[in-house]
Amino acid sequence: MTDRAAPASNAPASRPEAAGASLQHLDALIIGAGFSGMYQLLRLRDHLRLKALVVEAGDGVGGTWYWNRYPGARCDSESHSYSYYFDDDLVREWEWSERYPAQPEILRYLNHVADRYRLRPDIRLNTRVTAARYDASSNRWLVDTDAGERFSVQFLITAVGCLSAANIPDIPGLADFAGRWYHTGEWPHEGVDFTGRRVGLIGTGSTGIQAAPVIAESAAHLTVFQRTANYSMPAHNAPLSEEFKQYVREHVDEIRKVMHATTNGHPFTIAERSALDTPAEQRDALYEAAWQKGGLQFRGTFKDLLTDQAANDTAAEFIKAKIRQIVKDPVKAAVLSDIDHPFAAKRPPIDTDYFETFNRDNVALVDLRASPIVAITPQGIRTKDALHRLDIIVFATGFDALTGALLKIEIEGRDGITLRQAWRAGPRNYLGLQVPGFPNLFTITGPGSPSVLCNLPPQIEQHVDWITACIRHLREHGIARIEPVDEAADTWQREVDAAAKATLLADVKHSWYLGANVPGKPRVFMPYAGGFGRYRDKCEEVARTGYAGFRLER
Ligand code: NA7
Repeated sequence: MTDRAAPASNAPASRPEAAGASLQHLDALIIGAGFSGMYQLLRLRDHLRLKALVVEAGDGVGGTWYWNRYPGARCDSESHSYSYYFDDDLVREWEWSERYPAQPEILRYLNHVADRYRLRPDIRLNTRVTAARYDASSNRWLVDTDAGERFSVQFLITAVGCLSAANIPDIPGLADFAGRWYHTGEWPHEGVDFTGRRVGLIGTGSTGIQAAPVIAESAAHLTVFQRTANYSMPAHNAPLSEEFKQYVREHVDEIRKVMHATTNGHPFTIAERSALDTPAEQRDALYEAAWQKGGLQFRGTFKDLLTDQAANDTAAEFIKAKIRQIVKDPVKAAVLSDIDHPFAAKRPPIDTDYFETFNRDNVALVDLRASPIVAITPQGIRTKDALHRLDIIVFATGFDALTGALLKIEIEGRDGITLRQAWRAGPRNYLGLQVPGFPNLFTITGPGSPSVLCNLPPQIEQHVDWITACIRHLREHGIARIEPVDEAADTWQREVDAAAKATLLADVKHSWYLGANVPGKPRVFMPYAGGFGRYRDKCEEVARTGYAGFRLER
């Protein structure tokens, strides 16, 4: 299938002058031009022939990959799976160069998609949606932008990403810091020159673990500030061989099927064997083989790693022993391997020489559990025990995940209730797709969907296809609005909760899956942990049964 035959642009012809702009009528407005927004535009415009527009804050397409330009930024999903699969021709014609794609290559890919499907005329860049209000009398969403434009649309679709609202900790004194500071998710396009500088890196999640080795190579000195020690497996990134590229071209359908059926949407399956039923020697040999292979497949070595603490302990001990083996300084090794949560119960990073970096003379490690940050001073970071003099501070402190980007927009639904009010106790919705009280609003990879627990492109495609089919159904049946009923949302919330509790993920109290990284955020396990395959089946069944759990009104 190909979508090359795109119609001419259907966007409003020109951008009206800011204040007092007239209302522009569209069928659908999509917020964000990353993987989700671009594919949603393609589906609505070219398949349903709707008048649709993407509004994007950045001055280019790419979403996450437009903003996250920090040193070492790379995807943890393998490149051949971190791609759209809606068009076999697209999969076959795009050639990834490495096993894990680096940020510039992903951005090139997304720009290629924008051009190939002629999406650009219907993407409004440099424009941020600030507010959206549902008007019941007209059954339209009234959407405001920071450019002073106002749109009236029947369908509002958020494609804002799960990890896009930067979490910058409120540390006293930051404003007085005499050097420069950056958050990895809002990295300057011109880059940052670390040459000869003393750099402090706060955060040891996937981002900090990717950035540290690269920063250490050019900085005069790097201090890594670690609050929670983390597991990481070697990525063993490498150029892709011609054989592998050929294999992908010849197995598009097969790869797609595996991704759709597995728990995490990756192109590999989880072994059927149990860690506890496997003799210790054999188990370690399997872990060693997985370690040598590298990447997230390590998680798939045994079926019970995320459901059984004793099984998980075997993987955790294996990785901790590896850390102690790699890191030569026993004090650093002890701090890095003092991990207090089960393996992969927080987002598991993969790395290129992260632990090896601590063997460099110019790299120090600060254990924030032992000596927390007290303040930032003009000279650097003051912990309980010392002042660390710095020229640059890098915050690799993650995101207000899943809800942050949505709640930044003033979204007001039926009866004047805002999304912030509706979600005061945590995100509540049906299937992660729609919120009671917010008719015709769809949230791509919203909380309550597999989202961050899944390789995102297949999850995004599934959401977009579902939303597109739903809108087609509404149009074909003369239905004006769709909204989940409260009972369906409550039942789904219980399912999301139960799915998390069936794993070890829900037990980690400092996890951003629970909102614990943002002070004051409700502690609710947000992504659906029941597996991508099961989730797809559930969504399909709901659509097949005439959208059970949703209220459809003419
Ligand atoms: P993460 O996974 O949220 O990691 C953030 C790191 O920053 C983590 O080590 C946090 O420690 C640490 N952090 C956060 N706030 C603070 C403060 N106030 N003081 C010290 N340390 C802090 O974000 P990433 O960007 O690494 O990764 C997010 C995902 O985005 C990732 O999975 C990729 O797919 C892309 P904590 O563990 O909370 O104690």
